[in-house]
Amino acid sequence: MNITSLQSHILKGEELSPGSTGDFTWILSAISLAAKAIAAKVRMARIEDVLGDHGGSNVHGETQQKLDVIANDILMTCLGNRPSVAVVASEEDDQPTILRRDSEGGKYCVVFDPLDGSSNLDVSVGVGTIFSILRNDPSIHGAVETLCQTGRKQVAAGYVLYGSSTVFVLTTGRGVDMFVLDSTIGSFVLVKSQLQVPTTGKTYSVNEAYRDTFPDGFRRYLDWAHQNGYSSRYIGSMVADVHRTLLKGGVFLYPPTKKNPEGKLRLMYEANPMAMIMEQAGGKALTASTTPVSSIMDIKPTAIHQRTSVILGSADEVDAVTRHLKQ
Ligand code: FDP
Repeated sequence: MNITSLQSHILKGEELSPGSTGDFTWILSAISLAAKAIAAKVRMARIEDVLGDHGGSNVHGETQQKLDVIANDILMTCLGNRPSVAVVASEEDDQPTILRRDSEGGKYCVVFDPLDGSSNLDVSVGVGTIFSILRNDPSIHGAVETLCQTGRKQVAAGYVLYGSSTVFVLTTGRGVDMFVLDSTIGSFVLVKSQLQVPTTGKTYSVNEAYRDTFPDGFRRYLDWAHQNGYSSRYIGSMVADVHRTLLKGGVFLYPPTKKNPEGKLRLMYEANPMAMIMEQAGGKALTASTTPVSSIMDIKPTAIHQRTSVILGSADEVDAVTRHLKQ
């Protein structure tokens, strides 16, 4: 039996990059370590009584779950120990954290959502960690300015789904690979290399309760989907919904709504990493927050916690949505 661990897979990738110093590998190994620790916490949450509200709210005014805070601390600790990380930013923190100044090195920045979909935790629905790795440009001053790069500049992106199994999906810009945590050996094991999202899939994933507040084009698309034999699947946990879309095809949508006119999802640590994964898997990832619609990864961020609308998944299904937006 040929077992490839995440660690050995990354090391192999490093061999393909001449001059590589291993710094990047260390960062991915920190994220993988954090993911194992978070997975263990998520599994034990009810027993250890760490479900429920933390008592505070994050920068978005959302109630923080105890596990949001625990997952954030785990990632901060694991990444903080890596000398190649200059700046980190998290959904849970108002401001980015500068770990190392110019003279102290630090080639990379990491932005992440430590526990996405955490409102689903109490009912044991899949939740996840989403991350994006960017290069640090020491000539740019200020953590926010350093981080506000377009998604096209991401060096790597990925997510970890804490579901019925713990799945790590990663792209370093050379396709998408999927690993599953084998808890008997404590390693993420490669289960699928060069993952491709199916070109079509008659499933749409959206919170249809907000339909009346979607722009007209999205309502037209939903009418069309209803008339054309589509099925609906919506977990309400982005990582789980995107993972299903990646494996089975279809489209995941979070349109502008009356409550969130820019869309709800965060550009830098939710939309951009998922967009990179989708594009690397042969799919598409667009935003309707621009006119006309454009690629999520072409948006130039102006703030760390900026939101965007999202249309991503199978290429033909994303096209079907945008056709209706144009009418
Ligand atoms: P949550 O609020 O539970 O953390 O961005 C956060 C997110 O979940 C996504 O994971 C999910 O796709 C979305 O919000 C769900 O939003 P709605 O409840 O508005 O559908």
